[in-house]
Amino acid sequence: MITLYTFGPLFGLPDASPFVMKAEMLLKLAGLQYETSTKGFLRAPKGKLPYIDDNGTIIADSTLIRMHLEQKHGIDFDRELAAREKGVAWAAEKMLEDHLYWVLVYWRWMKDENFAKGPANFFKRAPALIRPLVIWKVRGNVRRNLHAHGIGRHNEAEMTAMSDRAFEALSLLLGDNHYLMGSRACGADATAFAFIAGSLCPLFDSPAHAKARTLPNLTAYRDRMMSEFYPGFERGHS
Ligand SMILES: N[C@@H](CCC(=O)N[C@@H](CS)C(=O)NCC(=O)O)C(=O)O
Repeated sequence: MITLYTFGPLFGLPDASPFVMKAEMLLKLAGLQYETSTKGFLRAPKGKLPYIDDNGTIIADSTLIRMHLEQKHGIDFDRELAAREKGVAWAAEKMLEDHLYWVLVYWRWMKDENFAKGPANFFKRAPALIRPLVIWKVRGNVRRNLHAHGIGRHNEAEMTAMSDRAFEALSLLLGDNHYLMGSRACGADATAFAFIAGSLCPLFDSPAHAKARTLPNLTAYRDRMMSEFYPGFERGHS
């Protein structure tokens, strides 16, 4: 049995983290049996979620999880794609994970109103007396990570110009397709779904979230994927 370590459903999403949603989607696309546990964060080998325990083999990082599923379980997520499409799908996935992600982190963590509605919930279990200190420290770490990545060196207008372009690229790539690359799901659908669902989360407000809401094919895709892969999941619509 595979155990996927998660944060758990939050913000009206299957998980607070897009990378956890991606990993869960990969497991669903692979058709493998799995269970989830929210008890793994303190033992996360790389200090982040997701990771999986596949019968004693621990794999941390959603991309390494994908590679593990491909190698150990013989899953070819991109079997329906032509060679060029495989390249495009991989590049689109990494645009979301290594570029857009950081803009979304900025709006979720650095804007007080979004932080209060969202990430502040992670600290509820910290003792009330030291909670402000813990929050101050963790938000400071996030700010440093944004700076180290580079996105945190830009002003909000510059960041927004970049996230707008990423959403437009994603919307153009999706077009009228049912799935990201056509009529059959591929590996990048796991990432596309995770990031589109996270971006459309009605809880958060920012120019990036507002941009995502202007692209109807992204909303329709999120709705289709939710119905197909998370039937019955309760969430707030944007
Ligand atoms: N490259 C990793 C990224 C995972 C990641 O950034 N996870 C975040 C949540 S979105 C996390 O666990 N952060 C906790 C921390 O940094 O303390 C993957 O693809 O799995």
